[in-house]
Amino acid sequence: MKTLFTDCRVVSMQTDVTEQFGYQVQESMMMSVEDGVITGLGSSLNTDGFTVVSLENRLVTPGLIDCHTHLVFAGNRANEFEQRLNGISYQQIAQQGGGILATVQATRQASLETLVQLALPRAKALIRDGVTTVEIKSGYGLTVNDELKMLRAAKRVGREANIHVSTTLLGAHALPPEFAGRSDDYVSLVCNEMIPAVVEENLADAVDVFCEGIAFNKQQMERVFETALSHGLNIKGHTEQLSNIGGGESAAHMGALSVDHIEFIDLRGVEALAANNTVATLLPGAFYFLRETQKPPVDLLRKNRVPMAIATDFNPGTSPFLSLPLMMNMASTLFGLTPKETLYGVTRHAAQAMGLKNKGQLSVGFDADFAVWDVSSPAELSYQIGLSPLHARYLNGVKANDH
Ligand code: DI6
Ligand code: FE
Repeated sequence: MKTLFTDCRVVSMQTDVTEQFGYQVQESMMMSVEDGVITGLGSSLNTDGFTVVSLENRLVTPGLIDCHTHLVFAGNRANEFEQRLNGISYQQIAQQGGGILATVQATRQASLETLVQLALPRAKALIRDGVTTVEIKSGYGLTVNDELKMLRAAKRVGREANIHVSTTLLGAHALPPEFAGRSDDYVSLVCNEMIPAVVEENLADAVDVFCEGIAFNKQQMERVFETALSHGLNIKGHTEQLSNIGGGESAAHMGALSVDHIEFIDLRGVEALAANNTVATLLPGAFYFLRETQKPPVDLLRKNRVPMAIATDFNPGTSPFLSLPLMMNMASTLFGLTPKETLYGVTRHAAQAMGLKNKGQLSVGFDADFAVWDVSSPAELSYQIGLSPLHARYLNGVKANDH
């Protein structure tokens, strides 16, 4: 199939965030797409053999990419929201067996079908804001079968909701109650059984670990990552969300695509990210919802030219928010990122955080996943929240009539 899109106001994200060109609106552009891939971008292209579609002078950006979500789970944790506002901390709730483990209990009891039905409206909420690619993590099963169930559900969401899905095994998210006091044994289960089972069924693109005082330590994270790498999987980490135990630095040295949260990362950690081209994924929804005060070191990240991604971290405990533009807005208002940086954070840098080399910018050779907007400038995308300016989404050059 050959389609030529005309009358586009293109924001291509083609250049590094420190340059101007990629964020500049290029007026009156044409974009040709053949078999789902962008084959031309210019002010005048040959129309022979193409179906011509005018985008009527609307703004066109790469489809938005949410590079960190926990979209599949059962139950909700509104009760913990109340508890926290009555003075109990997230860590205390976790130590008392609530928190992640409350969602584990509900998710273990749910069938694959139920998990899909719960996740589909969540995916659709992201879609309404122009998301074309989403990463979905497991991590609320914590047995081989329940983690596989979550990942199968995530893949089905991609097929049924018309959105590209990458899956991440987060078996090392929390210590399940049946392994209390035996965290190394649980890590062995993740390494020796979960990862091979997931690889066998091709169910995950990456492996994630929650490296934190209330979760897994650095050595345990390293064991999981070594196993993942030996199976050819990408690695990424939840690190420095609540404290600094050196997870981000170590993950970067091991070649992590991204380290996520990183409110507590230090200079050594940031330098390790820079040296290894690891993306810093900022999750302002969790920062906001937990009413944290320690902000990620944005100036240090900028100074070291670390690419910053922004994601929803959608999950029932710390970020029950299904709006990527809201996260962009929060990244600006809470962390001081510019609208330009936040748009890079949900396109080019988010693609890098997922290891997707053909997504995140409008360039020849890239997948024709794009969003068409009723706005005049890209800053509007993260400015007004609650009334989506999305006109249409295209996945591989095909219009998705679903928002
Ligand atoms: N950090 C988070 O923000 C989520 N997981 C993690 O490791 C929270 C997950 C939850 O509370 O359910
Ligand atoms: Fe998370």
